[in-house]
Amino acid sequence: SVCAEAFNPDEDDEDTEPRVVHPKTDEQRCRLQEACRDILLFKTLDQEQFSEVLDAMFELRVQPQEHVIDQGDDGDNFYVIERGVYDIVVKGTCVGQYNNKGSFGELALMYNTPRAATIAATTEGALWGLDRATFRRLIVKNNAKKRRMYECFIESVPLLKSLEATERMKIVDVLGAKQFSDGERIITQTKADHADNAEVELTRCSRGHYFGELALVTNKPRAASAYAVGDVKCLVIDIQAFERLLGSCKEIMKRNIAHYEEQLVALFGSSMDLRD
Ligand code: 1OR
Repeated sequence: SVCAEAFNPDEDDEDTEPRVVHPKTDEQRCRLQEACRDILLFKTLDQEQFSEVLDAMFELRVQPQEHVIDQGDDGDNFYVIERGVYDIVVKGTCVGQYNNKGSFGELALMYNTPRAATIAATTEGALWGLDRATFRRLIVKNNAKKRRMYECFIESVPLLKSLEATERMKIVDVLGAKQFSDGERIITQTKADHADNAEVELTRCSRGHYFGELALVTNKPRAASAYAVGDVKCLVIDIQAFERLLGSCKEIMKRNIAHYEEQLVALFGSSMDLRD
């Protein structure tokens, strides 16, 4: 089913809504800030908006087997994980897991749809919740801006050409922007097959290219590292959203594995075992 945006966030009168503030100790604020550091949906907020989000968040402890979200329910909160392992269950089948990091519960709040999955704690855990009203006022409103900002760029990415316009917009809604400076490592190779420590440049990616997909497509450790050459801005998508939204692009990505293997043979005389 298609999920239409129910209201235009730009027309929302933000002065009429009271600001939600849950007071926190310094220690809580510290833990919260750490948990939110890599949350992609927060990456496009300005400092003031981000601090408003942090003010509104509240701490939540969960026990093993506890359901944080039940599929089919209305959406009340968005959740950021501080710790704990959580199963993602769709129609009774576990389709994925959050392991001590990440966030969930954004879809029902963004698109006014029933909860798309059940989220069940498998361990004791700690979460930070953000109420629906604050989420819509700050994150959803920001997404309207994000759509305008990245629409043209996303349309120009060859990999995403085969998607419907609405599918591309959903990618824009959940991506985050990350900046890196010259020489900074963006992703890290987790296994060195070519044992001597010298790193060899395999290729250079530029505007509209993508990287980091191989480990997600094959479920294997990262096969290469990526470094920034000059100032770099990347748009980033997390693995659950990747699975949800880019499933249909996986075949295109898999075809490119053959191309990676050819490059490795040309450089080292042999290829790593890149496939599943
Ligand atoms: P929500 O508000 O719908 C459930 O509440 C949350 O589970 C959802 O937001 C997402 O944040 C999260 N399909 C749907 N929701 C998912 C999925 C998912 N993964 C995480 N959530 N899929 C699994 C991809 C690994 C697709 C399953 C077919």
